Amino acid sequence: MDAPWWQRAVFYQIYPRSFASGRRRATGDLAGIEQHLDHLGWLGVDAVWLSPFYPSPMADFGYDVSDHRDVDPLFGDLDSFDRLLAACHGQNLKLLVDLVPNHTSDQHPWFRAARSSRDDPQRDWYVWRDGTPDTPPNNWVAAFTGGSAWTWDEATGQWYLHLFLPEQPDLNWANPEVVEAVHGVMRFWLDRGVDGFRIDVAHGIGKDPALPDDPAESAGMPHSALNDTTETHELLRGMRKLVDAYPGDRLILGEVFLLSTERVATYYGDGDELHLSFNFPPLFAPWDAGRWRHQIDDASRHIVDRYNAWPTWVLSNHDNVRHRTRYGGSEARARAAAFLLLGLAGSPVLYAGEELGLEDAAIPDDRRVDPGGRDGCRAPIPWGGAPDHGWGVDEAWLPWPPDADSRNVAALRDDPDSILHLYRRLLAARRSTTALQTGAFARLEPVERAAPGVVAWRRWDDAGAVVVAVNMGEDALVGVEGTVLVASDGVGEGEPFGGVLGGDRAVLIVPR
Ligand code: TEU
Repeated sequence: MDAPWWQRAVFYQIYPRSFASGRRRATGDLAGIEQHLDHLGWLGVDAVWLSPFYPSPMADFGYDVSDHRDVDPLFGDLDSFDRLLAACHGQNLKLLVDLVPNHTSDQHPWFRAARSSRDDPQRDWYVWRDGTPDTPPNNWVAAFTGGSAWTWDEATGQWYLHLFLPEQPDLNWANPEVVEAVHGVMRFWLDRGVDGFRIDVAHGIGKDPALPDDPAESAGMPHSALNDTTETHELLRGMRKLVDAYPGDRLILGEVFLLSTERVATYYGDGDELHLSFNFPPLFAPWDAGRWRHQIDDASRHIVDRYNAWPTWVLSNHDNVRHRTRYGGSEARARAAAFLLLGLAGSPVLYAGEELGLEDAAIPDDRRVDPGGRDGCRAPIPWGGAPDHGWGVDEAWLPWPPDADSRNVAALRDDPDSILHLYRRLLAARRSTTALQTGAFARLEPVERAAPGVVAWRRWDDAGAVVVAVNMGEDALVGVEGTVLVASDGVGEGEPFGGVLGGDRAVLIVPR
């Protein structure tokens, strides 16, 4: 019963540009989020992670921060942030803000100073190397551009490192002044009362001082997906100590974008690094039972067994094609996938709009804005069926998602059979069933209990047990007897389970 809140919590990611506008504008803002918090309360999530809202030239839509201690006027001001935080806490919602410690904007005063001259006292806050303009210091590839991760600075005659856009120079965490500066930023938000941070590119901040070439077999891969060096672990321990010194179980949830769960697990350290880490291999797994069993077993083996740590589950976010679209577009699959997200052992992170069954928006060429091509999953949330979808403008910063006339919050709330109500029922079941939050976990082998297309598992604690079965194949027999608590198609809830699970269907069962 003393599990920390973040082990029981369901997280909800809000991308501020796309959630809601409180000021009748084409981009969302903090006031819009505050006005729509009732949606989160009605749905039944526990914590919000807010993507960046800090002042930014928006080369990477806010992940290029030019001032860590303020709010971009596009989103409001510090007062609107304080109001939002108070409103969250008033509704018993925790609030995480996004910390972007790997890099800043090239317009940040730190980089402007560093770039001004080789002798500037802040020069060494970033990663500079000598050389000639035609040969970068190593073969590292930048994300989004696919070009070199180094840009030649003509004025001062050196290269600077950027794992992402040239407008996002990497900070030099080998410099203790940088450590102090980012710790100061963390204290600023913790003192304001935030419940913790989602840490952007948490695995990227330490760099091997020798800057070795990436291996030939990962040619073309951005270095941001490969950087995995001991320096980072010490830096994360520093952040963890800082956060743990605050009262009230503050949290660091790191984005460790390495495509191996075994490597991701190492960033939990000895209980002294990240409290939680994203684990993206399952996000990239297709709708295939064998592949999912493998991902689930990897999380158990590496995160739970080896590191005695707490997994997270995520199917969609602001960087990737939404899972409904990736799984082929069927709503039935999106409904069944919710049972993976909310039923597996660990903390789920849902991305705003997945509870509506949103697909990626089709983005015409002349409306593409993201250098990483991620516009489709960032389409604005449709709140109603009218042409402005509750935004007060005819066109938002990106096109509306498909079928927004009928697939919007108001319409789905009116329809008890909708996917939105399914998410709500599942979240309610999770809340009232401690086994689903913190219970033990065992995957059920297909031979014992189910056909090969079915992924099934059991969760249990002293209060009881449940079985979850997700059918990624054809109609199948599932050898579990009991009562259906929640069904992905809503059929037969409260009744005995009939033994056959349809293809692309899922059930939560209280076994007999
Ligand atoms: O993403 C980091 C990241 O590694 C992936 O999003 C990226 O797609 C991958 O490296 C490409 O192979 C985080 C944020 O979530 C993202 O929105 C930012 O653009 C990025 O960091 C830079 O801050």
